[in-house]
This record gives sequence, structure tokens and C-alpha cells, in this order.
Amino acid sequence: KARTFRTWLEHLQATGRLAVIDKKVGLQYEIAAIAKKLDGQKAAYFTKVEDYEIPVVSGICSTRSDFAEALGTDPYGMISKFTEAVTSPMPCQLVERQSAPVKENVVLENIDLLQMLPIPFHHEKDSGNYITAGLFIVRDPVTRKQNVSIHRLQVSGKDKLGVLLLPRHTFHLYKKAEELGQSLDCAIVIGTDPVTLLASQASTPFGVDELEIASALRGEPLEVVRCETVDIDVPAFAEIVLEGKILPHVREPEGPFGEFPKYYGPRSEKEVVQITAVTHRTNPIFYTIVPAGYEHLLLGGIPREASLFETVRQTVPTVKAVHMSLGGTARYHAIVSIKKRNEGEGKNVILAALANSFDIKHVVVVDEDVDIFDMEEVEWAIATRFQAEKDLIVIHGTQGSKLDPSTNNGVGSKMGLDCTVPMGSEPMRYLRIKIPGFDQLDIETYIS
Ligand code: FMN
Repeated sequence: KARTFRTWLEHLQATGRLAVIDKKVGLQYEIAAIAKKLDGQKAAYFTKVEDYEIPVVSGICSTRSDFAEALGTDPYGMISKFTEAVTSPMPCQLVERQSAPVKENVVLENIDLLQMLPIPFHHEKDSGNYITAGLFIVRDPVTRKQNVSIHRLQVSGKDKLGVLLLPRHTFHLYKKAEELGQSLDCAIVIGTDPVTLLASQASTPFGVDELEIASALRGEPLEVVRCETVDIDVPAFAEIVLEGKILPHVREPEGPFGEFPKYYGPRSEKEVVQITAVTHRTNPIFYTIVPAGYEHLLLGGIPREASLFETVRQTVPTVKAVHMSLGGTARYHAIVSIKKRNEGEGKNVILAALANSFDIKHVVVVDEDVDIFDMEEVEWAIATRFQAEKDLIVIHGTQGSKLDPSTNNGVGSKMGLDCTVPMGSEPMRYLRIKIPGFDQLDIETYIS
């Protein structure tokens, strides 16, 4: 089902989750607005985008169940499956170009990105048209291991993109190349299966190739093919691949751009990608992620949950579940449920969760009876099991997300709420009210 972008779209269509929009739509705002209206319900497939021949798709996975289904599990099995793949990646399989649909068309000259591809313009104050759903692949020249992540890409010229490289793995490899006065080869892959997309967001130690995590998640090697103009291997069944180089010692203005916290990331001097080739399937489909939509939030949130779960488990082995909630942008709010065995463990969970990622700002810890995926339940736990005087931890002056506008360029406070019931509480005090027979009752049999 989730083998390729196309087979996943077919699956969505067969299950009534693909909205086909045949009405002609504009690149600027209209695609984003329609996709956002359908967010969490259906993927949008735009067949007529201005005068382009290439259709646009958005929202291929916009619920937790969508991702779970693509991974061949349910929302509760997703985190362990992802962790397993991160800890035991599987090599990809390099195939010949004849077996790679992404090589059906190769463009080496006269590249004009905006003329070739329907690249949308998403939010009001964005600086331009942006590629938001490209898997950005680079290679470590020493180990030859590749790294995969997603980076926002502003169309800055006919064959030029501005890129935001936060200080993680891609940035590190780029800086090493730049110090030697060299460019860094890259490939931007648009339109892969949802499993490969999710794998790109894994939090891994430096040196792990996320395409190998994709292989492990699929249970068989992902087929990859060598690029035409750069030393990079890309998924052979991708819709579109842009090949290029991040130029050394070149910076140009990029942004502002509407980001996951639902605010704009600022304009500043950023690295530049020079495009050297475009390859694509015949009748390719363009894929866009509307920033701050559920697809964007969950893509970051699910791999973060896998990493958070492991970190908390090292401290409190009885962790039941973790949830990076959507209201917390799936980055800033962590909710953790535990089976508390020792007094104080709720606070240890808070410390572990805050240490897991600088992005995590607020942590709520609850007992295992609370369904942490139901935010009304979580609020109820805060309302009835928490006393700020003894259950609150606040730490000032820590590094957080620079995209959180309430921080001082990232520096701000962290907070943890321990909503676990004190051990040895008098039994009736925290006993949930219950109507016997409620769970089994079928209401339909009572209504005429
Ligand atoms: N990270 C960035 O550094 N810059 C971006 O512009 C950026 N945009 C993203 C857009 C989307 C839709 C998603 C899902 C993620 C984005 N990220 C961005 C996050 C990285 O892709 C992610 O943290 C990745 O795991 C980093 O991989 P690495 O640690 O191997 O470099």
C-alpha cells in the first residue's frame, strides 16, 4: 500500500480519503487554503493548477492513524516500530537507471523551477514560492553515509533555492565542506511513500542514513538510484528529484516564512542551493506540505515521541506512553503517562523529558489511567491532581526553540507539571466516579 507515492495515493482514493479538485486553482494561497480546509480529513489532489500540466498533492498523511496505517501498525504500535527501525537500519538497494522511474525524464539545461513545477506560495507574509516537502539528501564524503532531512526551500531564482539549515547534521556536513572551500552535493526528493517521509524525521546519532531507517520500516530495502550530476543516491520511485550543490561562502536573503508554531520564521542571510539537474517520472505529481498543518506537525511529532519515550524509559522504566500534542505544535508540549512505583518519579520524568530535546518547553506527567491522547483527560488531570505549590517545576534561562516568539532568541523557561496522584493516598480520595455497565452499554438498543 505504502510502497510509493502513487500507490499510497491510490490507496487513499480507494478508501475515500482523496479529494480530487478539478477546478482550476492558483498557486498563491489557494492550494494552501483548500488543503488546510481538508486538513485531518482528506488529502487534496489538484488536477489543474494554473497552466501547469503537473498536478499538486497535499496532506497524504494528516492523522496519527494515517501514519500508523502506512507503517502497518496502529497508533499504539507506532512508537515501538519506529524505535526498532532507528536502532536497526537496513541497507538500501542501488538499482540501474533503467529500473528507476524517476529517470524517465532528465533535464540538464535551461532549468527554470517556477516554470517547470507548480511550487505553491503558502502564507500571507511568505517571501515567495516554497518547496516544503523535499527530502534533502547529502553525503558525508568521508564515511559515504548519506543524511536525509526536510528543509524549507525558497525559490530565489530560476535555478536557485534559499535553504534554512538549522545546526544539525546537514548543516554540519555543509560547514565541513565550506571550510575546505568546497560546495556540498545535495538532492531534493519530492513525492515519496509516507514511510520514507517519516523516516527522514528520525532523531538519530550523526552518521545514520535515514533512508536505511526507511528500509527497516518497510521490511525490505528501499530502491535507490545514483543522481546524474551529483554523488547522491535517491529513491528510484520518487516523483521528482532536484540535483544541486550548496554553495560555499554564499549567503542570500531568505524568509520570512510561515512555520510550524503558526508564526513567521524571520528573514535573514541563508545558504544557497544551485540546481544542476531535474529528473522526474513521466507525468509527475508535485507534493507540498502546508506549513503548520497536521501533516507537518505529525511528521516531526511522531519521531520525537519515539526518541522521548526512550529517554524517559532510561529514568522511569514504567513509562506507558508519550504524546507530543498538536496544540503544543507537536514540539513544545510533552505529555507522559507512567505507572508510578516510587514517590518523586513524576518529577524525574519531567527532568528526563526536558533533557530529551531543547524544543520541549512544558511537560505534563500523569498516571496510567489518564488517556494522554485525549486532551480533555489531560486537562482534567491538571485540574484535579496538581497543586502548583508542590507539583510544579520551573527552570529559567534555558535554551529553547528560536521559533517560539515568547523566548528571547530561544532563551526562556521550562515548566513541568507533576499530575500523578501521591503514593499511599486515601483510596476514596482519587477514585474516579464510575457507572457500572456504562462501557458495555449499546445506546442504539435504547433509542427508537
Ligand atoms: N529543519 C531545518 O533545519 N530547516 C527547515 O527549514 C526545516 N523544515 C522542515 C519542514 C518540514 C515539513 C518538516 C517535517 C521538518 C522540517 N525541518 C527543518 C526539520 C528537519 O527536517 C528534522 O529536524 C530532521 O530530522 C533533521 O535531520 P538531521 O538531524 O539528520 O539533520
